[in-house]
Amino acid sequence: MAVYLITGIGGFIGSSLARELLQRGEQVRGVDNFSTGKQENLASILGQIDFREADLLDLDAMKSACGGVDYVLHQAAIPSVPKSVLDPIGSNRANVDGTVNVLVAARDAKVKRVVYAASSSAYGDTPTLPKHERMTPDPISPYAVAKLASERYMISFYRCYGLETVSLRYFNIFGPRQDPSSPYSGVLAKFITQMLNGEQPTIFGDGEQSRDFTYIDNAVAANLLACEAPAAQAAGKVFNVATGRRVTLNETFKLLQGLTSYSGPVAYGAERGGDIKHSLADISSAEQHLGYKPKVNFEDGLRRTVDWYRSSRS
Ligand code: UD2
Repeated sequence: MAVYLITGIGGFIGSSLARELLQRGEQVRGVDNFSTGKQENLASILGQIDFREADLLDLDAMKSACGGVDYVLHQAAIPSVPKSVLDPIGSNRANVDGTVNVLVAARDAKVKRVVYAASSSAYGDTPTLPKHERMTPDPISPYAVAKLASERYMISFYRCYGLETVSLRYFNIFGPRQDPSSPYSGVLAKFITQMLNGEQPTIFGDGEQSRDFTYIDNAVAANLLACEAPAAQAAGKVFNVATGRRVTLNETFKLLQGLTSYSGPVAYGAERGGDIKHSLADISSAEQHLGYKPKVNFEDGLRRTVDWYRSSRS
């Protein structure tokens, strides 16, 4: 049995990781400051985890949280492109300064490995598709820059201190428990709850932008594989975590009409600043080095997510 520390355990990805680890009989510790995470995501597992309410910017709390830990799954962030455009200082604090604190604490506690929630936004609006890890990053939004900077810190701590780190570039992860309530929420969480409530969703732009939307179970599996992979294959490296398929927002809206019984039209609004047009991953490196294979495709993931939001309302 290993000890895992999950930062951002109250978030939708952090709490999903916690559930899977507990099912596997592992020991789970978690930190969250509930800036974007939710108490309700932890309610059913609170008795089984060592939870500490703390901010990543509190280095002493991070050092104490890392004591006796084997693996750190660093998920905590302010995960939003538009929010970072409005508040680049806040984004940098949470997404970069917070990461450096986690790394220093993990290094000093001699943690075996840190796995980091990096972002596909690092690629920027490159016309080449699919995006592979050898491409030169070209981040657009402050959020994307912060996520890339933290990724580079991961690599730096491996090179300078020998701390094993693995960065997983998530491509638009979605699924149950993703917060739909903020204007900065991920598009699928927003659209699904709006459409289940009979409210009209708004597409920013012409709806022809595309994403490699990735169901949460795939991201959870990638994290656990990243902990287990031999250091020679994984340490100091960056991997795309995605499905290798992209869908447009217009196509997604049509699929959701079938799944939610919302029959009205969608509204179109202005394009969002800092956005990129198309996102599609080459996942061959994760397949080769981590043994990753997407387990749940987009349509099945969408169905499961709609079912979860529907049943959690009643
Ligand atoms: C970025 C990253 C993603 C993750 C995420 C964290 C890319 C390609 N992806 O997601 O990997 O790090 O940030 O937040 O950079 N939209 C609407 N209507 C709405 C809300 C959104 O049309 O009500 C559009 C939005 O303008 C964008 C698309 O939906 O074109 C996806 O937006 P998002 O906020 O769900 O995720 P994105 O791509 O910024």
